[in-house]
Amino acid sequence: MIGLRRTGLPHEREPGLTVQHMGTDAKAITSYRVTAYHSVAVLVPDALGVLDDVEITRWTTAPARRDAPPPGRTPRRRTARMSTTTASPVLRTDYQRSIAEYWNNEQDPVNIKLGEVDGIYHHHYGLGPYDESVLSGPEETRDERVIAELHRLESAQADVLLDHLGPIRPQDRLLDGGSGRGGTSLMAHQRFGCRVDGVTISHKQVEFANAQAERWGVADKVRFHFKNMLDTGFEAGDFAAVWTNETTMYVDLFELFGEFSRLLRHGGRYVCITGCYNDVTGGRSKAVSQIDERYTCSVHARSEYFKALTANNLVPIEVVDLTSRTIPYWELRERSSVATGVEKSFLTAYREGSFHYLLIVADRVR
Ligand code: GPP
Ligand code: MG
Repeated sequence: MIGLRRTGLPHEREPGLTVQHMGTDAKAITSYRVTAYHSVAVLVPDALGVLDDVEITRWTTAPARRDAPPPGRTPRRRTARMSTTTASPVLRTDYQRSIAEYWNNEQDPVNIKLGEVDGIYHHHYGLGPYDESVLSGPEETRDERVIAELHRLESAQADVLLDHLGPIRPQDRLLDGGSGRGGTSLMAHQRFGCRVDGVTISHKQVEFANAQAERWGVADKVRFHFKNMLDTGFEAGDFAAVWTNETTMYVDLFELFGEFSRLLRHGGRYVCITGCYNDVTGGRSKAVSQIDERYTCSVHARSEYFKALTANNLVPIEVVDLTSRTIPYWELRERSSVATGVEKSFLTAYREGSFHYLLIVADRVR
């Protein structure tokens, strides 16, 4: 997407276009450098390219880089080549591409209809007891009441996460690792008034969440980026706090916490809400495998979180087992019109004890 031309440039002839006198040679030929400036928002992988080694009098775009001509053919004059300008691509592996594809195509009513309740779209589950009265009352509005209640529990979950970020000042900067449709980031800005950056490998989610930030009139403070949370490219030490709200099951924890440790300032805080399997009862249960299968993710063992935090100078200050507080959400969701079928797996895994819903809080030390 190419936007408005930048203005106010030295040697500007018209908005975004500069003409600079480069000199006059011995044959009285005068040269000028003409430059056009454009603002570019890159929303999809490989959207931006540079033309490299171009013969500008005669060029065509070549579909792919070909360094040597096929055997028996003489080399032709060089044509323009496209090469990506991204130093490190956002989607590095086939697995990451498959996750991005999943989230680019996701349109489940359980997420869309709940988000429509108040314009805050979540991609996580709920916490706390539900109001049983939503199940009684007029039949024709039952669905509406249940959806609003599920949404209230999901927003309550985000509030619990934000409660653990510690004192955040308006001049601080926060990072949402795996920001989905942007709900938790928008709530964080509403609460703290500070800048929030969300990153996700789904370009559809980036577009959706940025549109929400515009709608809420906070696009100058809350921005969503097509970036990989394992390698954000943001400046080291720039963040007061980082969180992940049910996204760590998609990545290697050592790599992830290495990046978060780099981004956090000394004393900065990391808050994680996650589902993890129980080392005590053994490996991945059947119910946990069904959850993995449903979301193309790979739930980690509880122990893995603490090993990876310790290895990256992130020192736990609080661990809360939220399992009993999330079960009511799943019970209500199972009885709702927006149930997706995964409810049984969560309820089985939580009730049998093979899976926990945990909140982990850690501080960055040098
Ligand atoms: C998605 O939330 C959450 C995950 C993919 C992570 C899996 C979570 C665990 C705790 C293991 P969502 O709101 O998109 O899911 P759904 O569509 O089921 O509501
Ligand atoms: Mg959901």
